[in-house]
Amino acid sequence: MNRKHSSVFSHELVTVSDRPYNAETPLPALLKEITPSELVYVRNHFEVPELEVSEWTLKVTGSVREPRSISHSDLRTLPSKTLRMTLECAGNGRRAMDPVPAGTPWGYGAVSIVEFTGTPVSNVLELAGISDEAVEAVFHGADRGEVAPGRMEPYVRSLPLEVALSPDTILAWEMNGEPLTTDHGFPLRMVVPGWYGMASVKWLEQIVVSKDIFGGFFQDEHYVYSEEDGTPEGELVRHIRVRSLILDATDVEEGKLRIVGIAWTGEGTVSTVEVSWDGGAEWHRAELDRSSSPFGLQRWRFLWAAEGGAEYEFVSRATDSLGNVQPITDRWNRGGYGNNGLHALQVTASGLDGE
Ligand SMILES: Nc1nc2c(c(=O)[nH]1)N[C@H]1C(S)=C(S)[C@@H](COP(=O)(O)O)O[C@H]1N2
Ligand SMILES: [Mo]
Repeated sequence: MNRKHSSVFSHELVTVSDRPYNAETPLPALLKEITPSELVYVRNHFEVPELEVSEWTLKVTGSVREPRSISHSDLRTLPSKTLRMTLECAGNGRRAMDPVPAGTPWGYGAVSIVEFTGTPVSNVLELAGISDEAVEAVFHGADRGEVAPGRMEPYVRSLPLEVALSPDTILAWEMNGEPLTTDHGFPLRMVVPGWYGMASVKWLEQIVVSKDIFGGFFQDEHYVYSEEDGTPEGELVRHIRVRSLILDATDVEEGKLRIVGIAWTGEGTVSTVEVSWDGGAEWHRAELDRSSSPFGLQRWRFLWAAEGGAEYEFVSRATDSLGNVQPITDRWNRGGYGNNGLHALQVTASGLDGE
């Protein structure tokens, strides 16, 4: 008999806040190779701007030889590529921290597996001609709002020029093979694979090439590690930290369960995933599916000869090729960023309860 004990598959995003709209991917949706577009998590700081593509252009200005204003149709004539990647919010797992830091209280679903199609940022920067003194590119979204009483801020972030010019940093107009939806940044968004989602500026309107290091609300006031053990104070939030999730447990034969999950990391690849059901005293290697792709996902499984009936807290721990490993206990920091602590599921030989 092949009974399935996955948590009930929800076909809806899990709303975390209504205004602005923020919603998580239901974890079982991550069992699919690519997260269905309508289940890709949404992270908005402000009300979503509704842009008319006929009135929209991408402006490229600042420290360039020839400022440009590029229409959507002209952009789409540039060489394009499709990248499959793990998009994760830096606040994913914030709710597990103790005490829960201020900010959107994400569970574990502020992550999705998506395919973005677009043109490398380098193509439009080359059209404008980057000056020799340039050090950064600053990306301006069309949305803005009040971040403190009386203080309005637009969503603006920068990248060091070498990251902006990486062939995998793209300006995307499609997600999962379909035109971007408004929630995900229509008509154009940045995609910075390997970096937490805040770098992937949505509703992009302008790129300003700069001779200076940019500072701003979403650059060095927000999205910095503060008061975190072992991290320099004020370090900018950048690459995704190695992480794993447990997605499903299925009885495959009498007394045996197949546990499956995913793991990912922002730099390098996932090298091992281990599981434990005795509070981390003993770790057992999970089997990795195929080889992992850059910025991509490593699926894993573990065939578990479980003691019938008993209930266990099952956890997984991933290590990446740079030697980073998930911490056993959640590492707290003031902004609640980059929590890559362990995800746990209550599993019994006769079933599985969602956490
Ligand atoms: N303009 C703009 N871009 C933005 C944001 C935003 O609020 N405004 N949120 C960022 C954050 S924090 C994340 S995690 C990702 C989320 O992208 P998604 O909503 O398509 O999942 O978008 C990023 N880009
Ligand atoms: Mo985010």
